[in-house]
Order: sequence, then C-alpha cells, then structure tokens
Amino acid sequence: MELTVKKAHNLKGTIRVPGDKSISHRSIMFGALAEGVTHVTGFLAADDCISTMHCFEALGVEIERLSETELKINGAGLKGLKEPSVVLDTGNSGTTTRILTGILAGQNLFAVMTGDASIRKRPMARVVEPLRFMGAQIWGRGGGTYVPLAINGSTLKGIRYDLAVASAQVKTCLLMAGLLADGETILTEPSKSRDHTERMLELFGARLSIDGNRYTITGGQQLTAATVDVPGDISSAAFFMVAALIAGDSTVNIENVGVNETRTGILDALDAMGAGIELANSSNLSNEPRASLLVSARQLNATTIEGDLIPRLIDEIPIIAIAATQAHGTTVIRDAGELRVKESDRIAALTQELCKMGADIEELEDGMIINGPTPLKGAHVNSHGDHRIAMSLAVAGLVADGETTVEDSEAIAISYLEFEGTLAALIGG
Ligand code: SPQ
Repeated sequence: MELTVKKAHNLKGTIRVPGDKSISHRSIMFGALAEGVTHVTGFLAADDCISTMHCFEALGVEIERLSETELKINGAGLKGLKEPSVVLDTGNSGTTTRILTGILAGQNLFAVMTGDASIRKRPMARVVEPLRFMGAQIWGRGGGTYVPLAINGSTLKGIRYDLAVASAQVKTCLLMAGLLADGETILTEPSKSRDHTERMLELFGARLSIDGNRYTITGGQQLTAATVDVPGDISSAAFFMVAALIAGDSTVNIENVGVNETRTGILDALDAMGAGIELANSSNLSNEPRASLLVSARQLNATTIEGDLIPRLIDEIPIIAIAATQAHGTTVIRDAGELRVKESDRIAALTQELCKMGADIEELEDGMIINGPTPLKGAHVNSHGDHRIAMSLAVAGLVADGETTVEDSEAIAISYLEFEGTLAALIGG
C-alpha cells in the first residue's frame, strides 16, 4: 500500500487519538491473570494489541468484545493459563513477545511463540537470560536470542537483577515473572522507563515497592480484576503535535491524551524547541493521568536530546527528527542506540528516507545530527515496514514541495488504523 501526502498549510480541528498501545497490551495481560472480570474501555484495536488478544485467547482466556474499543476479560487467575494447541503468533509486537515470555515461563504449560519477519530479528536474550536465572526453561534460535522460542513453564525463583538498558518490556517481563516466582525479585534499571506496569500492578491490588529505579516484588500475590480506561496514546498524538507545529497556520486540539510523566519526554523536547504546547482538562483515571493538548504552529529551534530523556521519548524520536528538519540550528540526538533494534533500525531508516527528501541529517551510532531549517521536497520514501517511520514520513510530506508517497504504508495499522482519516480531516478542516 502507498500513502500520498501533499503540502498542507492549515491543519485545524479537535481530535482524539486511539488508546495507548502499552496500556492496552497490559490491560489484556493483567485481566487474563486476575481473579474476576476486568472491564477495558478505550482499548487500542490495532494489529499489535490484537496479536496480544489472540495469544491470550489461545491460552484459554475468554475475552468478550463489547465494541471495537471495549472488552470484558474473564480472568484465569495467576497461574491459570491453559496449554495452547497452536504456535502463539505475536505478529510485529515486541511488547507482546517479551512480556509474554515472562508470563509463560511461570505457568504450568508448554508453548511455542513466533512473530513476523521484524520480530524474528529483534533481540530476545535480554529477557531470556534473566528468566533462565530465575529457573525458566526456554529454548530459541541463537541459543535463545531470537524467536521462535519454546517455553516449558516451571517453578521460578526470585532473583536480583540489574537491567543493562532502560526497557519497560524487560522490566515488565521480569516483574510478571517475579509475581509468578517463589520469593522476592529485585530489579534495577539505569534510567526510568515507562511505568504503566507499576501503575497497573497497583490498580490490580498487587504490592510493589519502588525506590527510585529499584523495584521489589514478592511472588504469589493474586491480582484482582479492575476497570481499565485507556487514555489516548501520546505516541500517536505526537504525529499531530509535530504536524500542527510545522505546517503553516495550524491549530490542533488533541483531547484525552495520556500524560504519564514517563512518556512526556516529547512534550519536554518540543517545549525546549519553543513549541509552547498547552495542557488543559487534566484528570486521572485507572491510575493514569490524561489531558488535552493544544498545539499551534510555531517557529522551532534546535535542541539536544540525550541521557535520561531518551527512554521518556524513545518512540517519538522519528517524529522529533521531522520537527528538527524544520527547526533553526543543529539538533543532536544521542544515547538512543536502542532505536536500532525496534521494528526497523530507526536511525538508518530515518537517515536514508529523509535524505531522499533533501534533509540535512547525519547518522550517528546512537543517534542523529540534524541541521535545519531545510526545505523538504516530495519524494518516494519507504516505511521499512515500521509504523512510526511511515507516519513520520507522512508528516514530513505536509511541509515538502510537491507530492510525497510513503511506500509500504500498511505498517501504520500496527498502532493507528485511523491515522490517514484523522490527517485528512485536519487538512480539510
Ligand atoms: O512493542 P514494540 O514493537 O516494541 O513497540 C514499540 C513502538 O514503537 O511501538 C517499540 F518499537 O514501543 C515499545 C517501546 O519502545 C513499547 C514498550 C512497552 O509497551 O513496554 C516499551 C518500549 O520498548 P522498550 O524496549 O524500551 O521496553
């Protein structure tokens, strides 16, 4: 599939973005392991979260779809998952693959898990190794580095483990395994990654002790079903924030966006660039804060993005790179080597595709240097099979001369089915 975008001067309107992907995945996982019926609203019905839903259905969990975005999950209990008779397909989703590995390792079942071509290249040793320390029985390609993984559930024991990279997927995998294990599991991470799991553990009645970046969980605690209202995904809102900032005379109001501070690095980075985004209607539901974001076109300045800020905006770096092409000065992004092992090598993909559009961008091993402002020109660009690259390039097309065609744009369905429609409505409005 291809998505064609033309220059647009005036994006106007009030929009909502679909539910947060990280929270939607976790709502199914927690609902499945809880006692009782969990009610989810605002669920993200895009491909990644549907992969999680199908995996848990294959594990014997009853999930009722009341509407596209509303679910009832009949909890199976902490160790109540059933042995699947099929290979679990995690599709394109790193979150599903890594967290599910920890959950399956402590169940009483045997399961095999695999995913699409991108997932088959993504590193799994980061979860397999510590899980083996806990006593997990896991086999996989490259000694457990890549899926397919075969997992023979066993009795796990708590461990002390220091994560090498700040990763919410690894942290969550080990916290879930810790919940299923005997004794205490103590984790540390080098900087704070998104904390949706910690918040959801509290919502489902489990105790977790948090001391800075150190987490202690005691195994055997039952989860109690809860109501999860999923806020809009700030990672999806980010495309329209940047579109409104760089495209002519735009003003866009994005309602009900999750503004958990472990995810708002994009707001801090854009603020440092002079974006002046206003927050209104703040509230807190299901232990997750949310607010409306009012964004108007501004002249942006370059910034440096590094260190502890990186995990707070890791998924937004592709769209920040687009903003940087239109900002005055030199934007430097470093300490972001993790981008190389996402759905695509996002550093290489962005550099390659933005060069085609005339951007002044240099690839670093762990980031990028972008000089701006640069007039972009329409081109044929490719998503590299990565939803965030596809949507970022579409936004770049809004400020490029002529027509921009994003090839392999079907990747957008991984996280944002309505992206094209919402963009068209804002341009029309
Ligand atoms: O699930 P997946 O494919 O890994 O999704 C991505 C994305 O861009 O949507 C990353 F490629 O988001 C991750 C994110 O980068 C989702 C996530 C989570 O829900 O826990 C955590 C981050 O990954 P990590 O490696 O830092 O744990």
